[in-house]
Amino acid sequence: MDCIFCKIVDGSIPANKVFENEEVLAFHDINPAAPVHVVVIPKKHIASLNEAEDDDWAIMGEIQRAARKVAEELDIADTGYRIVNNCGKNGGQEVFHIHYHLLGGARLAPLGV
Ligand code: D5M
Repeated sequence: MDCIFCKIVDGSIPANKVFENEEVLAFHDINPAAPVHVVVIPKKHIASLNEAEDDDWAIMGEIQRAARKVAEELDIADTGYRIVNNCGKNGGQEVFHIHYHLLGGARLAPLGV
């Protein structure tokens, strides 16, 4: 499968990893939009939130758990952070392997159009 995040999972392309367990991987975003910008993904290929199935909801919880752990380790938990999932074209999704952006390290702009 031609999926860049699956290639990061299998090690065929490098990433600056900050967290890994059996189900979840987190790495620094190559194009950061905040002082801390980490991408958190399931190792399993799920194209987007629209494709998540009943068996996948536990992994989504693990992603949030991992994001909080990374926020603590990168010292942004106390000041606060944002977790964002872009879903589909209008959501701005570019990589079709579900992922959550962990953003922090500065006061973030309000959400909107
Ligand atoms: O966000 C996709 C995000 O994935 C975007 O912020 C860049 C990031 N990206 C893409 N390729 C890489 C690699 N190779 N390493 C690290 N980060 C990467 P989206 O929500 O789909 O717009």
